[in-house]
Amino acid sequence: QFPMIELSRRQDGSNDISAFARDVAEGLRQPRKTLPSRYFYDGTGSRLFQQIMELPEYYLTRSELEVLTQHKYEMAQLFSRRGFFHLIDLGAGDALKTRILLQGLSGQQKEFDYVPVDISGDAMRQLSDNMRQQLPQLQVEAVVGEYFQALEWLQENKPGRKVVLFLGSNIGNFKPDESINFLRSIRSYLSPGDQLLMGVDLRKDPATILRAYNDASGVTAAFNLNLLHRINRELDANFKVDQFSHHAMYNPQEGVMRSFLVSKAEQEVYIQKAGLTVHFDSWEAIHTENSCKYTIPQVEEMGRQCGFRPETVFYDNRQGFADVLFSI
Ligand code: AVI
Repeated sequence: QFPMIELSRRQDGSNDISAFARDVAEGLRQPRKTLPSRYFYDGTGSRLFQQIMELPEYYLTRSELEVLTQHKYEMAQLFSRRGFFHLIDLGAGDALKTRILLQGLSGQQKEFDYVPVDISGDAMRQLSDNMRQQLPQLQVEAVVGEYFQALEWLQENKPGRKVVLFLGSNIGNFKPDESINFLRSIRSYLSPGDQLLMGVDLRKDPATILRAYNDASGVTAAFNLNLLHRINRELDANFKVDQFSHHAMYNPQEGVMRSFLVSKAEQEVYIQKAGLTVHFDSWEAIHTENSCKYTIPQVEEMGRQCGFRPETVFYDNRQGFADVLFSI
């Protein structure tokens, strides 16, 4: 068994009921109701997201796999220019994509160790087991915890050069000011010579983007609606989930895909653990997610604003997705 560091007892955030209750109450008290998308990922939500990644319409995962498959050796060269490094994978999950990079690095006998970070202890145990079988030579130390907790731990316990991976266009789920704060925080844990490889979904035909978030088989709808099931279960609420529908909308000027849950009727919902009764007018919506689609100049500028220097952009064949390498 590879060593595993447990910084957090929370699994998918689900044990911290008071924070969940507070965030739900705050979002549903707004004149324009919102719920934070980070609460999508309980056990069911994580399974549904796995299914989303396999949908024919959801091109993001396949596109990034293509980027990594085609450029893994070049990436390996750029990461290892200055010798040994820690490869830190933020939100590693099952590390399906990182595995390709790891094969590229191992194939070239590069000197590094692999530090996957995820809030899910189960995911990290599974990942460690898989890695031991598939890449037995690899040095792995999984960290269970939140990103910044993990970066702080690394700063204190693993000196040396760092290459941080933040793949999957996860940055796109932040609001613009949140993504800047997030990148600045990452920067504050890094030093000159360190690097960041960030995955971003790029602007493209709005119809393609819309299909990815409104798939024909309804998996994305189930993923969105699962948030209401989760609130019912964990906060003792009585949402009639079939009285809500999934609505996805892309704004090509802003480059923002927005997802909503729309109330099909006038109704009241009681959320016991949030101490809240919520009134919905018919067709009133809850905004549940933003997925930002970028231009490359926008991503490079975002990096610069946070103290990163854009180094190389790696594209898929259609130039619809990119992994952007930044240095410090
Ligand atoms: C995790 N994240 C990058 C996904 C996305 O594309 O924004 C979450 C997702 N939401 C609906 N489908 C997938």
